[in-house]
Amino acid sequence: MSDTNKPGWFGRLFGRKAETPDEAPADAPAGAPAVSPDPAGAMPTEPTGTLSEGVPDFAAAADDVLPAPPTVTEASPGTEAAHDLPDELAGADLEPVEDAEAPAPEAPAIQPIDAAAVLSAEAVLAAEAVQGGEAVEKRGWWGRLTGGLKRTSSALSDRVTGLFTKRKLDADTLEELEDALIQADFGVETATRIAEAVGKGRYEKGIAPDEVRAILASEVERALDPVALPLTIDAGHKPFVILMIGVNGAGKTTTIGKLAQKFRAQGRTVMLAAGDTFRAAAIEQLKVWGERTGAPVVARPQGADAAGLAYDALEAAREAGTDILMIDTAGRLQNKAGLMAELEKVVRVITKLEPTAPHAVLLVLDATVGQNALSQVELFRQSAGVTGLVMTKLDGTARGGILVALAARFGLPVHFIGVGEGVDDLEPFAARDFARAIAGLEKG
Ligand SMILES: Nc1nc2c(ncn2[C@@H]2O[C@H](COP(=O)(O)OP(=O)(O)OP(=O)(O)O)[C@@H](O)[C@H]2O)c(=O)[nH]1
Ligand SMILES: [Mg+2]
Repeated sequence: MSDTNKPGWFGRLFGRKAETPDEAPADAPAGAPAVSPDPAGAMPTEPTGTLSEGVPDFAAAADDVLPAPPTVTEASPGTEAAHDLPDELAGADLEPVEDAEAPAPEAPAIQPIDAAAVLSAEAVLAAEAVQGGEAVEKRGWWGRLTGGLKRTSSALSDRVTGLFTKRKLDADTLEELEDALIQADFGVETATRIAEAVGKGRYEKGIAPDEVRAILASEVERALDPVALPLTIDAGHKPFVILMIGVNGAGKTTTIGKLAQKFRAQGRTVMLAAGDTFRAAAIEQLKVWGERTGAPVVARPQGADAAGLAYDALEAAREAGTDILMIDTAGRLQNKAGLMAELEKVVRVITKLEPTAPHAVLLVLDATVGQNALSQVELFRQSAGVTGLVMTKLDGTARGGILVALAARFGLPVHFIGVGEGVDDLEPFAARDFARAIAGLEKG
């Protein structure tokens, strides 16, 4: 993965580094500009390549009730009580409010757009696309995808090779294949279907491992094809509002940054709303992405009302004629019921200003949580509505089959997948590429 982490020209110029929100400088004093005047100093540190840093401590979550931060003022009817929530949602773990004496909400500070910086960022992006052309060719998305899915594909490939080399196909072999697929989180239903497809008409005959891989790839592609849908930005909505939701550590803020970069490279204007007002570091993390991508950030001090901030950001984006507004949200609050209530409130409040908004609600799922991702979809669907999924950290797990299980259960569009911490490690989800990569086949 070292290649993947190597910063490109753009990265080197801006000192591309990993997102280390917890090490970001403390909240800016009230009235200070939203963005540190020292961008270099505010930049996060070099990627370590380790996953553990950003992975939430799911086991450590507790439902103790801490004093509610000023952001949550009401519990929505029908929201489950904190203690009734399933353990698998423990990603929304509970941390004390960092600054109990949070300053009173103020008018949002909008980072002024520095036209020169925006232009230079665009120029740099374009230059990188040209200059890095060769390197990108060498290790383009396919390289990053196969590299990122290595853990899943190796685990599967080893089993397939072990099972099908010089062996006749019988019920035991197929059962073992099914087990391997279940271990990769494909889900029982899909695992059975794939094993059946491999066995069909081939009992007591030999089958080469490559043939098994080909069947696996085509079955996975068939399962994922209906959900591999691009995120369509309807230019009729100005701004097109994207609400980013998910448990803490899933990759919401990072995904916003990666998407902002993509949208900016397409020539669209982007505004970001630092709706995770629970942690000061989260606000700083988004500001860093804003600086990197030339996207103004609407932020308020820690503890401010997230729904009010989202409302103001929408107004500001409208006034500025911005194409896309992306709203970050908290992944953890004092408890999970509070988190759901806050999301409901954000949606309710922005709908007052723009009845069609949010135009996309993207649930960010961390692939390393495995089957818990299924429960997360259930819960977030109820509170905020989910129009599509982004699956991150596929590079950190041997259980990449979870996407297939999600597709079978919910049929929700999967717009993007992430296979690393780098800004380029997020791509639109393509069923065929994913299926072939996971099966250990060449790009076809
Ligand atoms: N390896 C890998 N790491 C990722 C990926 N996406 C995000 N991360 C890392 O995951 C960690 C958490 O990401 P964040 O974007 O801060 O997650 P979040 O959902 O905003 O978390 P909260 O703000 O705590 O709710 C960071 O260290 C990211 O760099 C990915 O696709 N692969
Ligand atoms: Mg975040």
